[in-house]
Amino acid sequence: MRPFAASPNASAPAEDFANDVEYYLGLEPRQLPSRYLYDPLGSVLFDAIGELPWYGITRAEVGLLEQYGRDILAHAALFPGFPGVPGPSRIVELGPGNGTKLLTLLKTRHDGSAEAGHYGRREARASRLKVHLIDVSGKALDVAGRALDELGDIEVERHETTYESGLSEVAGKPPAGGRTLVLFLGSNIGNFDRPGAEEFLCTIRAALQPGDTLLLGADLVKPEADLLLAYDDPLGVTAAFNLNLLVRINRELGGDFDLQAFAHQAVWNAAASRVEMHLVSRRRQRVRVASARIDMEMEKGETIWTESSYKYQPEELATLLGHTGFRPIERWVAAEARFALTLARAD
Ligand code: AVI
Repeated sequence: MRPFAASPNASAPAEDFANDVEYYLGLEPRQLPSRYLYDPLGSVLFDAIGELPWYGITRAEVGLLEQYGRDILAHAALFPGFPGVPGPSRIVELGPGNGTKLLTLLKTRHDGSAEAGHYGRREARASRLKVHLIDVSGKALDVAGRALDELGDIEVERHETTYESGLSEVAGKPPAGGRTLVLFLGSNIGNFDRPGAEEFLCTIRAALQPGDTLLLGADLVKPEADLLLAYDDPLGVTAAFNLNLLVRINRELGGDFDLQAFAHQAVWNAAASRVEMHLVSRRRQRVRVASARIDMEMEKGETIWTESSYKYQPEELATLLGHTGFRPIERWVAAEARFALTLARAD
């Protein structure tokens, strides 16, 4: 299994967790897959990271969705009235988080006048848009689903499963005559290594029909000082998010990690274009994790690599999409935060 190739919001039953911990801690250098950062406390800490002044991804993305949401929906041609779109359409979101991003996008449906835009309030209301939320966390699905209920005219279907099997569920029931827009936001693509990102975009493409669209949110390369502040914030929230993985292993797998004996570290690896999160051993120590059959010695300064967050150049995103069966049709960039939303059509 390739490190960091899996989706960041996936989790696994206890046995898979134990097997992964055994396998990845045994690698050189030691690693843990970033998807395990998202237990209930980790998810709350991640939401808090989104509020930090030094972490711009969430704010930049919501700002772009507010500003360009109507254009995005128009390009995605989700409503009857567009040539070739006679039926109801749908939006599929992979990892909806607390639902804010989709809610922001959908609220722009009624922005501006009917004459100024590509479709009017009447068309938007006439077709009841269906939304599919895919996440392994039932709790996340409930929170996001409740946020969307606020709109009143959206039908929400929850898929409590991995991205891959959720996509195959929705691929099996394409909308009659309508279009599909897939949202893969929050720079979740950045938590895949490059081959993993390509593979996963191919999986998304395989679930779509030609003419359907994908909205991809990705963080861009920016100055190292900004990246290090974003991933090692002065309030220590990201450190808590990282260290919580050891708390989770202690609780769920009978580990004896001493939290005081590990420090959070963020490193910008320019050659690989990624920020790496590590947990650094503060001293020589022995660690046991009963259910994962781990009994290991760690040297002072030795690290456990817990996450990679790849940063892109805008042209690289276009190339990646082009290689995976998509044609980029529009890109919106938050200039200050260096974050891009790219809309691409399935060929
Ligand atoms: C979810 N993912 C895109 C976040 C990121 O930026 O890689 C997770 C994160 N890790 C540290 N801070 C936030």
